[in-house]
Amino acid sequence: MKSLNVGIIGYGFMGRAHSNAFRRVNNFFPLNHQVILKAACGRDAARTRAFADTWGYESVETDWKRLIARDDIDLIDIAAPNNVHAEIALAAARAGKMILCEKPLGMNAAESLTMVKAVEKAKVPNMVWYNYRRIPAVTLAKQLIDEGKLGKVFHYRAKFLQDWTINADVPQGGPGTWRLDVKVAGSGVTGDLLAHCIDTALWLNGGIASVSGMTETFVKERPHALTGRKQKVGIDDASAFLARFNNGSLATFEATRYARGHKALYVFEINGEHASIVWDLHDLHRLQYFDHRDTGNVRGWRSIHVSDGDHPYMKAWWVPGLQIGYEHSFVHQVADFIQGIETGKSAAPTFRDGLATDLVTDAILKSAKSGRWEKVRKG
Ligand code: SOE
Repeated sequence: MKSLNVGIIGYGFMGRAHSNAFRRVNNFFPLNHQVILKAACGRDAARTRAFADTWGYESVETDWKRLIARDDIDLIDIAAPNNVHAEIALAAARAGKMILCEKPLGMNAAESLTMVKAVEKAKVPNMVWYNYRRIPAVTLAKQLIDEGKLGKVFHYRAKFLQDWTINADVPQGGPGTWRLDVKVAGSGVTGDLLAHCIDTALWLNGGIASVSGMTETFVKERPHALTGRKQKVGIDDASAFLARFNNGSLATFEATRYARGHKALYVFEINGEHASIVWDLHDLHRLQYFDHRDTGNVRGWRSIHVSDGDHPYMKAWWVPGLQIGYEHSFVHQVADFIQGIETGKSAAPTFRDGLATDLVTDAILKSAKSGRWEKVRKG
């Protein structure tokens, strides 16, 4: 058993989700690497220490450059806000570390491209945390599509709805609300929520050729969490776009933080010539499937409870019929990443796949400004 020494940067929501995955993975997946939680890094020493103690990290750093310089760290996990992803990833690649990076990869596609070049030049294993691919029901959707069950795809539809920023008093900037500060986040829901929908869509339905987007910022000014001063808001609060995929299918996508009542409603639907698929994050262990080729008297929507031993990832968990949840998608991602290292077959989404999503988000933002359809640039 080899050791895989992890140094994580960031201790927020994603720091916790990743740490849980690092801790659990060897309990459930047979791997040749033992994950060791070597060091946690954050600017606030006391908070980082508390985080390290909670999750069992052996040591603490307050400067990510020192973490990267350490010989006893194999893998750098970037769970920090978007504006520092690139700088850290470039330094980590130069130091020959494996890198896991929170989504979106960069602040924009140009920045992401520098990250792709850095990891490819250094030949270091790399991956972006688009975790929803590894919800078993979503992975099952991919299997059904790859088996040709849907036939030619006509439509792709996705939405990711939240409601946590409707109040104009919610600040921008600061630890819990940096996603509202354009200088830290890069964009609003386009890079945050639509990015998930786009990553899943590119994986399930192939490349997107062109988009027509619209965005809106409903609250124009917000106090900054660190200074208390009101500042113009630079992020998009809501974003929707039409898309044409390379395979000829048409698509609609929508994300917002202004859909009262919705906390994290991610739903996608795909309609093919033979069959359709629907997945809903609120019912994440189910896949809705309709197959027109079923005999007429039993034809109808099936609700597949994705919890059986032959369903993706499920053999690793409990007995058939017992479902798993959100956090397991991160465990699966670490398991696949490590298997990738062991087999030499890099697990996706790599940084290059992350760039593909950022090229789409760039095109949406460009289209929202120009009022025209925009082609998605090639990476
Ligand atoms: C935003 O609220 C957020 O936490 C995203 O940043 C995550 O990527 C998404 O999975 C849940 O919502």
